Amino acid sequence: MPNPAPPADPIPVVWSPATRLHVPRHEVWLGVPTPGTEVPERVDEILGALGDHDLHEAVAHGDELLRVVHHPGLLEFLETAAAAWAREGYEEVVGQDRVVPYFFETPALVAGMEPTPPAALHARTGQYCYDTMTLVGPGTWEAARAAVDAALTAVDLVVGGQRAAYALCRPPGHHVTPLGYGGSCYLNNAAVAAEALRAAGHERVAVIDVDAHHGNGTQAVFWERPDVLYGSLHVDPAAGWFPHLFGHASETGAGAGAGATRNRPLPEGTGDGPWVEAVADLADWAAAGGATALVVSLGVDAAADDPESPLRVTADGYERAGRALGGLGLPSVMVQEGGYHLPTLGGLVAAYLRGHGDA
Ligand code: SP5
Ligand code: ZN
Repeated sequence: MPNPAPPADPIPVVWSPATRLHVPRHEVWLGVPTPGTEVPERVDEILGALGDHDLHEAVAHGDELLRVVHHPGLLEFLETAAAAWAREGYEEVVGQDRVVPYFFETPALVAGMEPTPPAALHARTGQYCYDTMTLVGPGTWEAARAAVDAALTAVDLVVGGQRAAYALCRPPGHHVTPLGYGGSCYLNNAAVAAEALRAAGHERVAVIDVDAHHGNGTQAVFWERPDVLYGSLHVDPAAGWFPHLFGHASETGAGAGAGATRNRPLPEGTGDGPWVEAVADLADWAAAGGATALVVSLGVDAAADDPESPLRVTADGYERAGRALGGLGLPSVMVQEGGYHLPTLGGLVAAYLRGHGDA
């Protein structure tokens, strides 16, 4: 009997110590401050589980592609908000140093009128931040910007000839639209990676999002674009789950991007079998759509132990997902998204990468 093929070399890992600088401290959940879930310890848990992978420190990149994905107003706000909060004395007045919205510029408020941009920082925050769970503190910008650099460095490795690379991005990014942040995300790392692969000459890039939540931000960035496909499987927003408004199967893109978005909402309690089948369906869809490069939004919060989702996927399921997407044979950049159960988080990422690399 022939020997089985030896395991492939582990996929290189790009990270940055600066991604630890964002400390959410709290999420305001239904009016109650609860401990933050997207904590810096996630970085160390993932690094600890990837000890046999080559580590690369993220290289600083310019803002050009970040400015293709995001509106300058959002970038300027995120870069300056924490310092402005400190300078304007909020800490003394309200007793805490995190920027958090309380007032939201919804269509219901604006009622078709032309609003004047608000003067107060605490009102400006709600122009960009769409939930109460995504606080900006000292170090948030530095961490989010370092996460973008990690994603771009992973793209560089793949453009330079690596079959695949993994970016340990933190904070995550897939909930960030061109102008709005939320869902523990500030800058859309996966969208920037997709733009970088396009800029490197890939005519069509697929972003496949396996995080437990729908990546409404990535979907919004590429909604009318035929050149970047967006496919996601996630817990059904119609069953009451974040991001509530988006992620239904009826959302398939618009204009020139009609048909270039695909959503596979799954019922609460979905386990390995149907979950991996939905990943394989998205892989087939990306191949049929002519993708020549792949970005994987690698959230591991679909795991059974995760406190933030009701999906019931195991490490074996994540490894099989890796095999399904790695089996496409495309140059691949994996970007970390969610995953909040510290004791198992690293092993889930390692399982996915093993499957992807061995496919
Ligand atoms: C990247 C990512 O996985 N973002 C997830 C955002 C979903 N957050 C919704 C939170 C819903 C309530 N969670 C209660 C947490 C209490 N601390
Ligand atoms: Zn998630």
